[in-house]
Amino acid sequence: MPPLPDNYAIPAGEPEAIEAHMSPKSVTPAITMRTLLTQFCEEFDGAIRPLLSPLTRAADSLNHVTDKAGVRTVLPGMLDLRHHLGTLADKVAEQQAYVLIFGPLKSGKSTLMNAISGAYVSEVTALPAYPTMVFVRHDEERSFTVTRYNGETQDFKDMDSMRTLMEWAHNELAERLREVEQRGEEFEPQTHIPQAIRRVDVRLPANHLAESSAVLVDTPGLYSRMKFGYDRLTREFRNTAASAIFVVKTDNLFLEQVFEEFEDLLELFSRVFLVVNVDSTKRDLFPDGELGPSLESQHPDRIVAAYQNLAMTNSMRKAVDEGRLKIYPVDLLQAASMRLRGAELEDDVPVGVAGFHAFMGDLSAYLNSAEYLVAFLSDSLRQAWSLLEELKALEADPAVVKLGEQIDVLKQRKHGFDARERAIATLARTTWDGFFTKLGEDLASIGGGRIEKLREQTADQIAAGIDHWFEADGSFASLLDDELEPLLGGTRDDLARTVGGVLSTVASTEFAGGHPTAEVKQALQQLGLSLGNLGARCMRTLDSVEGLAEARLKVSTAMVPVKRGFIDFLLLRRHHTLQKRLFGPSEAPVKPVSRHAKTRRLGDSGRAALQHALEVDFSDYLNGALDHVSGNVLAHYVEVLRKTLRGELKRLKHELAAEKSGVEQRLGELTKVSAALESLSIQTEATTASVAALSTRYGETDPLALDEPADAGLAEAAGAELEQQLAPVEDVDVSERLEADQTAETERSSTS
Ligand SMILES: Nc1nc2c(ncn2[C@@H]2O[C@H](COP(=O)(O)OP(=O)(O)OP(=O)(O)O)[C@@H](O)[C@H]2O)c(=O)[nH]1
Ligand SMILES: [Mg+2]
Repeated sequence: MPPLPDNYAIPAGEPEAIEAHMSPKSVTPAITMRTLLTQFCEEFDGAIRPLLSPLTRAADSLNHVTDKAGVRTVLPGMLDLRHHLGTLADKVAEQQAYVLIFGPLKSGKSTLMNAISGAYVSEVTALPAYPTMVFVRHDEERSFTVTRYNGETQDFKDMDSMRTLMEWAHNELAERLREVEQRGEEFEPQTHIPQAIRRVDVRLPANHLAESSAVLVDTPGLYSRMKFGYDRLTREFRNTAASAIFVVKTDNLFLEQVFEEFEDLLELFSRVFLVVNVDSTKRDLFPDGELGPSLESQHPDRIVAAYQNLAMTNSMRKAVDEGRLKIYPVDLLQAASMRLRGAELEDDVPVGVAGFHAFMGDLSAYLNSAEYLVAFLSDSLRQAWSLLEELKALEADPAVVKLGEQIDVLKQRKHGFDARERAIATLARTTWDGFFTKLGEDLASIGGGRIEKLREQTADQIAAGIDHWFEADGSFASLLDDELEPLLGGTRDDLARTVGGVLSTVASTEFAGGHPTAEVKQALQQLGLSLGNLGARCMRTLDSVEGLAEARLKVSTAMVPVKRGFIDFLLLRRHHTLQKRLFGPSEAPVKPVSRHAKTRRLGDSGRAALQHALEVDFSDYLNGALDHVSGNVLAHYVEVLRKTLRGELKRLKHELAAEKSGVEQRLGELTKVSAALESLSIQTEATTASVAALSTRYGETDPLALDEPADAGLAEAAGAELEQQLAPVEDVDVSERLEADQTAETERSSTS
């Protein structure tokens, strides 16, 4: 500070009435105050600024959380706090004095800003009506920064792109507002349109702002459609040392509804300046029919006096009596024109311009006063305190508390996935060797039992076949091919089906007939895999009859004894010759043998030998088939089972990987948020301690007591504190000076 030039010159020859507006506080122990202020601002910045990065990181991490419910619900609050703490830190660091300008539409707010800043700012403040505040301050170069509710910022160099953006944003906002209203919801920019613009910062060369750190804030008029954010917009200035200027045209001075907003200002700001915008060019009709200068142009103070006497509300009158509200008739167009031209002050300064000088003098004096300084200190601390309280409340939000539980649940799920992955690996490397040995033995023994039964059954069938053969003239080959081999095939299939049936039943039992190790059993259980289901599935595709060896009898003619006839005896025919003569060659015994020959040459002994040889052959064949069924079929079964299991494990692995990566991603997000919130919370504690120390040094020990309006006691306390801390910087006794100021002020208000 000072926000406005210390030496704001009062024009020579100024009417006394105007001088009466000047506050005696323009004389202050400036150097000491400045030192105190500088020191405070540095320390304050050191306390608050370290909070901004953790806060930004916490908001960033929250922004990356995918689901909108849960901890993400604190994001809007986080962004809001980030914004307010950032603004507060900047305000104190740059020792900015905010001068907020309110008033109805087209009342001359921008014109007043031109006049105060000595630069043409109308152009930038006359942005399309959008419910945002426009902060105007000095800089060598022109630039615009747009800040959105979601915390994003955007910089512009030229006015045109800025204007285009604002127009676009305005339409977008209006549209969204309509949608939300149609749904019957209350509009909340943070949630309904987080990309809405909450603040515009304008930097431009402005002579009179250059010498100070004043920031002019143009506020949006309160017009019905976009009134929603007004509370939020003005929130950061509530109960602050910022001063408010209300601009109203004389024509509207007596309109009650214009002042509805004004009552709020009196509650929000410690000092309010009411600028009545006078139009000095107005003319009135005189009795002689001539047109002449109007009362407004000649004696604007009379209009103000009439207003004070007739129309002012009680609360406004009280504020005037307390010296918190002053009224200035100003011809803003003239004043602005003069300031922009840098015109020399003349003796006969027009009355409307004189009002402007009075207003500037008082504004400057107020912003340079000890009262303002103490208010600035205590406001900054109080604001910091209340933002920290809000931050702590947010850190203790149930959604944040629940975050820890959510992380634990996710960790458990992840452990579960790890265990299942290990189970999959266990099963994947299992060879299954030996798991089915017992099943093989069981099948063989069951099959063996069945063979016994089949042997008994087939003995009769073989005898019947032989009888049948004896009664016809068929060859030996036809006995095998036509009579016995179909019988053999049927018996073989019967055996295979018996074994297959047993396997089917066993396959759908818990472990599909196998005897796995405890480790494999546990792995199966962990994956919820039932070998029985897989076994049953395998059996549906497995045909136990398929691939069995073709049913062939090995009985040969050599095994059948042929009786010798007399001639045979004479010719010394050998046995195999007899067999050959009767049946044909042993490798193709296709020679038809008559019924007669069969009875005569084979007889009962031949029949019995044939029966025996065939029974042995049947039995041998079935034993071989049993080996095949219980060995090969089982091997086939195990192979299919393995393959099915492999497929199942592959599917599970994919499923698991997808689920696991989802959980890991979520866990990653939440862990990041948790870490960010943790470091934020640590920093919040540290900042709270620093702010508490600052409150002890510069304000009241109890921060809550800072809610009291800045009074002499507080000023004295600040002065005494300062003396202790800074002595011997100056030989001025600050507390005395501050007290002297206070006494002068009291005397002054009692005399007036
Ligand atoms: N005749 C006359 N015109 C004025 C006076 N003060 C301001 N104007 C004009 O009135 C118009 C509106 O003035 P602004 O300063 O832009 O008013 P504002 O309150 O900023 O308007 P919004 O921001 O749109 O609400 C401009 O064209 C000004 O030049 C005045 O005292 N007399
Ligand atoms: Mg304007």
